[in-house]
Amino acid sequence: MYTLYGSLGAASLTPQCVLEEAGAPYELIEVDISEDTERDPEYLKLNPHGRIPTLVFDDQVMIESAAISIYLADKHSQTQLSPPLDHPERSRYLQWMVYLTNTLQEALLLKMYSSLYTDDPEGSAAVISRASSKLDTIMAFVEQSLGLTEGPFFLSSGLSTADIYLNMLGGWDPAIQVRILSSSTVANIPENQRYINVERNYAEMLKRPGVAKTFAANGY
Ligand SMILES: N[C@@H](CCC(=O)N[C@@H](CS)C(=O)NCC(=O)O)C(=O)O
Repeated sequence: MYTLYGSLGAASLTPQCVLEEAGAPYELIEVDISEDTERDPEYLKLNPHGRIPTLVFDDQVMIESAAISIYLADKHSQTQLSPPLDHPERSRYLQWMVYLTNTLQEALLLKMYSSLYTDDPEGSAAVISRASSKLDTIMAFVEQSLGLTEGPFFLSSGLSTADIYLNMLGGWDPAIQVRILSSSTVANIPENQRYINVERNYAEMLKRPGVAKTFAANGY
């Protein structure tokens, strides 16, 4: 039995998708992560940063969404959401998982929590502006990379937690959303600025029932 501490639409989404796809027994405990809410001291014993997700199982406590996702997908290998150690695409898989959490997620956090990244009370706008241009570069790289495989996923062997992770993060920023969704035509986003490969990746990912159910339950 797993206990997953999380919050709807946040970084617990990918681990939750893996648990659903695995059909593993788990309990999701909602943590209020709003900025003005004191963290429960009991939760801080599990995760001193007060962030989510945290996974508790057996006598272990694990933090970091990407690491939890890789661990669960490896453990429940019947989900085929992570290529095994000796698979030729294992290296590519790890590369994308680390890139997404280290680079894309980090730039998103800069933009979303801009005031935490500057001592200057007037500095948030500059942080947001810098993060937004980093995000444009990062998403262009992701879009281009998805076009290099036969698609629609990062790996030619099929869906992995990297695709789920990408789409989890994509839902955090309306500026990314509008370039992914079909509604971008409605929003008059020029064709060359749309993330067409990401959009296809999202649509194909939703063909996995456990993933589709979890994204819907998380408000996507
Ligand atoms: N690197 C961590 C980041 C986790 C993270 O920033 N979680 C956010 C929600 S998406 C959070 O808990 N924010 C509340 C806070 O920082 O207090 C991970 O991927 O697990």
